[in-house]
Amino acid sequence: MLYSVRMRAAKGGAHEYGGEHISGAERLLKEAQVEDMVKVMVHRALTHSRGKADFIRLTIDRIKEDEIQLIELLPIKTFSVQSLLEGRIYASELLVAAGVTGIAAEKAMEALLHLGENMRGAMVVCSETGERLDSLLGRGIRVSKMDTIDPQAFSVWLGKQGLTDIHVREAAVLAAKVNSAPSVVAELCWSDDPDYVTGYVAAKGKYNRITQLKELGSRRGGRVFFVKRDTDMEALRVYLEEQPVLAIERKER
Ligand code: WAQ
Ligand code: MG
Repeated sequence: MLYSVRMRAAKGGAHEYGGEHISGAERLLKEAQVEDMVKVMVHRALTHSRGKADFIRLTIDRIKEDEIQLIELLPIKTFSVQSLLEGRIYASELLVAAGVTGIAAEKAMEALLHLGENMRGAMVVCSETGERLDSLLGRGIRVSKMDTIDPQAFSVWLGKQGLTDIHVREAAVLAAKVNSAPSVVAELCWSDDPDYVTGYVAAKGKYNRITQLKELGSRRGGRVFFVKRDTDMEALRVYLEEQPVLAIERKER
């Protein structure tokens, strides 16, 4: 039996009453791990680099085993860049190589850079026109109910690649879920944590880390999911927010 454990934290009140997003987390855990993880999540919200949360919402739901879908983790590559500009240009190239139009890539990056308030979820954008397709404003789509099938083996797999930071761990699972949605063409992300400048483009079954996608010290971060033109938005939202998935290591082909 697994439990979905979710946390979202904000400062200046709850998200829905204008509070600023501080941190979030989502795991699927065995019962024996739930209490310890709740403690870890609350600690994170109270000691975060974005500030101390004054609103923390924890949600715990039991998941039926037969509802869980298995997905594959994406192989990880890291590209070192010398500057923010080089990083953003490279991100655009990866997006275009994945089938996003140049215009759509540019529009989405502009939208991310000009967010008034940080979002707690992702914006969904048409991969052809760059038009925003979700109507969720500052909330966006919040991907949830995901984890790896074997968290310990996952840590070992990441560790062997020199990847030990929690940001990678969480982003790799999220990107695997987003990438498994048939309507998604590519994902672009950089963190809203002021001390974390590495971002990624996930597309064509790969997780491409780019060592600088924003300025050090910036609290502005976000995610864009580029989707096919005729995407059923409600089906996509239900899959990303509600369908429980466990990610497995990809078999060598
Ligand atoms: N669903 C949708 N969007 C989300 C979610 C989620 N579960 N969690 C975060 N976001 C959005 C939201 O707009 C945040 O402001 C933004 O993404 C950044 O979130 O390989 O740490 O958790 O070294 O700060 C990527 C690189 C790190 C990791 C990403 O994102 C690596 C990161 P953060
Ligand atoms: Mg963050």
